[in-house]
Amino acid sequence: MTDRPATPRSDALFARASGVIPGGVNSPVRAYRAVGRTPVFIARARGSSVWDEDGNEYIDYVGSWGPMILGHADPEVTAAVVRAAGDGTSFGAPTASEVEVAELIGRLIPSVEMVRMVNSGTEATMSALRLARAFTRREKVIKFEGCYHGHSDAFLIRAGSGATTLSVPDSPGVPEGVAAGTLNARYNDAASVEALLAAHPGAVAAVIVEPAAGNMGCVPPRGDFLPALRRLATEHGALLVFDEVMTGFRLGAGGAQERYGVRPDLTTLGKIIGGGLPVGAYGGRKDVMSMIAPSGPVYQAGTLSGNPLAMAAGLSTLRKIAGTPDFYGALERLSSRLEEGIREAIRSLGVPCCVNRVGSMITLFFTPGPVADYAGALGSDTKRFGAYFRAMLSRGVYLPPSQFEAAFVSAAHTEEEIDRTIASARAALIAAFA
Ligand code: KE4
Repeated sequence: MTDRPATPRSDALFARASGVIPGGVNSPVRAYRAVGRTPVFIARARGSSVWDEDGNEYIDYVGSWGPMILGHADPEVTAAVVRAAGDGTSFGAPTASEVEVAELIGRLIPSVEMVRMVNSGTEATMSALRLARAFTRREKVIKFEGCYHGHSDAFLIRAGSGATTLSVPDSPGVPEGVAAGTLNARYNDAASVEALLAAHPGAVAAVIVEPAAGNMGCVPPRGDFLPALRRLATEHGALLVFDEVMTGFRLGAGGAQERYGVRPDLTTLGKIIGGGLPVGAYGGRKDVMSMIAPSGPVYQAGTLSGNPLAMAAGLSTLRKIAGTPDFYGALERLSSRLEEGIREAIRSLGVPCCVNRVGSMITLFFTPGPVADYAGALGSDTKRFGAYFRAMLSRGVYLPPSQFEAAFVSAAHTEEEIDRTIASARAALIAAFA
């Protein structure tokens, strides 16, 4: 078995793309820079499958980096988008669907008393930080090494996801003054937060966290971590911001905050709430959100915010999730089956790997582990991960092209596909350690 499928059309497209798009891609992690080959170009997708431009079919565990929890081209979501498009693609005016989305999000995530739609997770976290600074009249923000909150300046300090994948966790172009306002704590280490709060008394506007991390690979919160952040933020007059762009509606209908029983002051959302179309959102306490223009002085705006097609896709997705009996139970059983199968392969082969999983977010780390923070994740053998990735791709399994990402199981995956993935993972581990 060669370690690459025949992808001449993708290769030719990548050569063309590289002449007109930086790195040949519109988002860095898609360039496969960390996995030792050029990217396959996806032509179409349906359910749990994607097909590349050369007709190769793959079981998809990227899921567009999280949005496709129902699977690709869900008939109801597609019909809703087509219907909306027939009535116009954008008005730049308020629409009924935006009200329905806002009310539905508030019903499913009670801490979100008010919500503002934007067009990406980056916009959501950037806006939430501006709001937190205005509400508290403070400037500093505490984030966590290895967490990723999009590419706005304040968050590109020891950021995870593609920033770590490409070894630019501290991007050039971020002004010194901005970087100085961002303090980095250690994930799963509340004492590191307490120390920063004590060192900057009365200066911290917000503590922002991925309540279950996905951007250093999947790293679950330890039991006492999130409750400690809640206590510390309250004690020090900072706002607690849960960045649920990835975990929102992924880990449950109420997101990570329902799963872990911790109520943040603000929540950012994205991915699933757009059903694959460009959507982000930030929301939370009414007294805080009321500061957002035009009800308050904190300015934030967007030509396509609440776009009718995106709202139709998001509404259809959320309604289908909420209306499907045992939706998350079924997803949990599939994801657990995958985790157990890969753990068994690691055990029987005796390879130095470990697996982290939260719900349908899962990462196989090429380190004995355990991986509970950024330092643990960085200890992974990324070269062997690259060999594993290529071997999985050649066996028809499409994984996130980075050790520092989470893979996603969707409701469209079947037990047969999970079992095929496990068998491929066993063979790919042998290839990676050959
Ligand atoms: P976007 O601006 O990419 O819509 O969202 C930024 C963001 C914010 N917060 C969290 C927790 C996120 O995971 C993300 C984006 N996630 C990455 C994947 N790990 C997007 C993929 C990419 O950058 O191409």
